[in-house]
Amino acid sequence: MFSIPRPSRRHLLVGGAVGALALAATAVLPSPDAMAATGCAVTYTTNSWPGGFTATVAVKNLGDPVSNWTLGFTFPDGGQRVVQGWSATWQQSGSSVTARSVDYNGALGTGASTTVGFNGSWTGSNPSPTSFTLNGTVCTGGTSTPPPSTPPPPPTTPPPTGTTPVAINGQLQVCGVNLCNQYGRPIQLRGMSTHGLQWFANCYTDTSLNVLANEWQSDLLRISMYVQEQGYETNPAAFTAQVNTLVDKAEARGMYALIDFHTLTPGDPMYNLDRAKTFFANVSARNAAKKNVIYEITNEPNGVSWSTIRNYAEQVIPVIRANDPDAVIIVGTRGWSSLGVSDGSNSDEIVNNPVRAQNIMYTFHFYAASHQDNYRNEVQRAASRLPLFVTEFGTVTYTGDGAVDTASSNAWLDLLDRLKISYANWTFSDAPEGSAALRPGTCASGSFSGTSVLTQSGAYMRDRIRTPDNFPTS
Ligand code: IDC
Repeated sequence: MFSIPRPSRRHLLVGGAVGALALAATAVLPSPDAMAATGCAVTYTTNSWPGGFTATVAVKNLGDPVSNWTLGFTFPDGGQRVVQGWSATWQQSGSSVTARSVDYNGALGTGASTTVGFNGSWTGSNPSPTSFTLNGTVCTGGTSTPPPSTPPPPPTTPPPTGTTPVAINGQLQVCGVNLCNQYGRPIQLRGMSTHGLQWFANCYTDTSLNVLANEWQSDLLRISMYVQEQGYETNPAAFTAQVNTLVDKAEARGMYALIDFHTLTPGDPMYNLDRAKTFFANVSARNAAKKNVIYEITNEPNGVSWSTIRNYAEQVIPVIRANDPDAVIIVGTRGWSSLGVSDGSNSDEIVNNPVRAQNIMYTFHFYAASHQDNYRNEVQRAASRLPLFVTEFGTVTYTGDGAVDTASSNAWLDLLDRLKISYANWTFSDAPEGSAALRPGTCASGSFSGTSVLTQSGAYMRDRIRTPDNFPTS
């Protein structure tokens, strides 16, 4: 007696049993020519003996002709191995096996077959693979023609029809830690803040705002509506109307309008919670359809914990969202909007306990002559973790007065430019203090054009703001 290995079992597999997979495979693995018909049938036959086997794999192309092919399958048992193959270049990674055609059998016309094979080993059991792919298409024994490739969808946002900041960027949104435009691209807005509307209404006229938009090329106007100090609380209807008028004037000039609920003293925003809800309910209902409005719900909380500010935010934000679901909302931070630094804290308290709302940013304020490297370092650290907006800063000391600190102002604005953090400078007004951009008497004169009306800070800021913007449109 002598023995030769005998087929212990014959296993014939035509992949029709796995037809349910065909659609998924053609959908996610289109052939190089998306219009090509694809299809294949595979017959896998084994001679098996303890620990070893020979496999013969007949591949039939049922689709359009191919000039080369890759066969793929997965061994069902982790112990199965290709030891030596022929008529193809064999590779195994884990349980996945691929066989690539060689020169002489790469071309397979429609209906043509080729046979490849290998010697294998096995340990636990030696079941045959149950599914095969040819050039990514699952072999079902039939063919499928993928639907014609669809042309790329038209851009969801058509190109801008104007050249102003709002015409180009449209409705803003927060994406990641950035402020993004309607194309989902990060942008930086650079502009000016009003002074208190109760004191400087004559600085915000059609003429002055034309100069701000056209000569300064300002992207935004921050509308600072004080709540105390003879502000909103003394006449809510009148201040609300004044804010709305300025929103319209900014819109007419293609500038964004930052509606600043300018709380300062007392520093606890909860003191003004009911006023904030009333005010923001009104302005958000009235301006919901506009694309140029950004809401700043509290200017500079101070003497309160982050959790109190967060609680305030989580009560005011829903009031705005009920009317204006897609607007960006900016939340003040602890220690006069210093991210907590002026209170000996830092941005970790926000990162660890963020406001539970979408499409929001956090405020950072600085005064260049007072706030230096330790503040800059914290902004840089926070900027990778939180969306930041510098809604107010001065080139001078935190008192709003004194000389321009050019070196520190440069360091700050270079940093903000690099990080694409938007900013508004305090103030586009003729207040008799170093932070004001306009010389005293300018607003009463009614003439705002040129540089002769500017203070040192105003000249500095105008130069920074009027440099070209970088607003991507695709
Ligand atoms: C200042 C004004 C000043 C005014 C004072 C009180 O420049 O004319 O008398 O407020 O209303 C802030 C505040 C901002 C301050 C500014 C400068 O947001 O209201 O304006 N500042 O002190 N935070 C840090 C500095």
